[in-house]
Amino acid sequence: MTFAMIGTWRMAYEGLSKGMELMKNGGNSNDAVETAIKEVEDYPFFKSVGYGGLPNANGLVEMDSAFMDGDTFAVGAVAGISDIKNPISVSRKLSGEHFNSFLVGQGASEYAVLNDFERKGMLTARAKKIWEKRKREIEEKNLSPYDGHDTVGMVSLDSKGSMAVGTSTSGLFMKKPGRTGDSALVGDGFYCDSEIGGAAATGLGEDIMKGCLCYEIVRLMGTGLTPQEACDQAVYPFVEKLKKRYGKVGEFSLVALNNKGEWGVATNVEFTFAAGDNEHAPKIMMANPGENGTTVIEPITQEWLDAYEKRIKAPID
Ligand code: SD4
Repeated sequence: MTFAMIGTWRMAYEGLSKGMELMKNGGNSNDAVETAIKEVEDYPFFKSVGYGGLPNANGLVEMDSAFMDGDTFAVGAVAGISDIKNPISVSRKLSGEHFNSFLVGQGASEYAVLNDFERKGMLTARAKKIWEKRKREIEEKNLSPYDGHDTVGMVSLDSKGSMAVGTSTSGLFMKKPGRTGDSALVGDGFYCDSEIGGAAATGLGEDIMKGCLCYEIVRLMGTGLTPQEACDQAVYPFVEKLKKRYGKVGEFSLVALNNKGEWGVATNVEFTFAAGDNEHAPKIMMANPGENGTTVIEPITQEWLDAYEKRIKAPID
């Protein structure tokens, strides 16, 4: 039977491999997504998700996350949660609630503590150093604080045909306290319907939200388009629309998976992602916007991977 998974950015790879292994051994989609995202949240060198994530403008790591069960449409989400080790697990637990399933700020953190989720100071010494350095650079060189963002989003399909999606992020770098993006908002940063497929987003939440892009991709897949066609048709015309009518557009990238295990990607910036299925071991790939509203997907080179590894672990001066 078919099972498959896709996740945003190179950072998805190890977690996604774990999620795939779980499904290979009969595990379900919901567990696969949670396991995969926890792995990313726990890795200290990814500076935009979970432990090691960069703090907001006040120096506090405020995280957003969501979980959606594609069989039942159950959604749970947190925004601006702090000092909790695995926001994705809190989101999943909240997806079991009919009321109060999306909590923000202090209420989200308190819920997590009351429900015995592990507490953890999420600001690492390394992230603090990066934050201080960037703050200096922004002031000295008049740089935009808002580049350098990456959400992990994963979509999975298990061998019983159940699908799930999850997201986790420390959000936009140097965001204002209380700011939230698309990652915790259903239809914007994620969506999933096991009878069709699922999608997840990364990038400038303020712009992703304007197009409800994940819902739109799933809706288009529901009309019979492949995930790649749906991604292309949802994303590129919208990028043009935003340029024309809003005057500017931020960077964003979307991944999608349908209930046959086929996947697709669209992006307006260089974007890495990981994907695999029961016949293909997980691998990391590179996507770029192509001509005429299409996406160019290429295998990743060892050189790129080596440079990435070096970059994320480089000493901070
Ligand atoms: C947000 N979409 O908070 C997130 C940030 C991020 O890759 O992805 N980016 O807007």
